[in-house]
Amino acid sequence: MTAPLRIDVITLFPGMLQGFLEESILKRAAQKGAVAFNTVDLRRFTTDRHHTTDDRPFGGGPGMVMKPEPLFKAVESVATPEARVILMTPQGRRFDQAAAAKLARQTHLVFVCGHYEGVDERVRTHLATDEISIGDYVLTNGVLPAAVVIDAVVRLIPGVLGNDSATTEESFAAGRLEYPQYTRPRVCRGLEVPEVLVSGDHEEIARWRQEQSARRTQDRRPDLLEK
Ligand code: 4G0
Repeated sequence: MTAPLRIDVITLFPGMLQGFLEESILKRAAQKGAVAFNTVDLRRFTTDRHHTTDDRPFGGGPGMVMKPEPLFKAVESVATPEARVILMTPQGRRFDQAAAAKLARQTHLVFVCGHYEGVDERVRTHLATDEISIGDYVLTNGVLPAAVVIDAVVRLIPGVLGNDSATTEESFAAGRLEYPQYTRPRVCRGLEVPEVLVSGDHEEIARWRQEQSARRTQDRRPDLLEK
């Protein structure tokens, strides 16, 4: 395998992420050497007695703003020249599967997780290389959005999943919703598995799945067909 994808996460709540990284496929990916995770506690980079990370906005108004200096120091403590520094923000570019695939080809990702109502604008303009949003809603902090992006990216690193049929078929069907799946038993609570799937006719099965996939996409996500 090639060098691990390095992923640093800068946050005031490193504990929120650690449990997540130590479960299931992400943990196995790290054990395999496909990825190397590191969480950075932003508070380590404060200098005052109270470990202040936020302050009142210049110009007045409600809410607090994250101070720039601790964020600059935290990023500088881990960043390499090739690092992408990703600010998780509702104002960022919407995350999707194509964005995940691009990030999976990088060598070093540094996630900056904002808190409170926002961060000092200089972090956005002079520290971040990317701004990503996972969707049109606001959370109390950027840790869960970073976890979502990390999960989507790490499973795409070669060797992390079985990397056989499931991933191949999924990428083949990219841009379409998946067809319905069934497993045993053939009858559950009186509900039967579609006859075609137990027919043994593989051409017919492929045709049925394609049709189901197309219909489901048309009904639920017509926007995907326009792309
Ligand atoms: C407001 C990302 C809230 C502003 C972060 C950060 C949702 C998302 C937060 C910032 C988040 C998302 C300007 C860094 C933290 N909530 N939709 N909360 N800035 O991806």
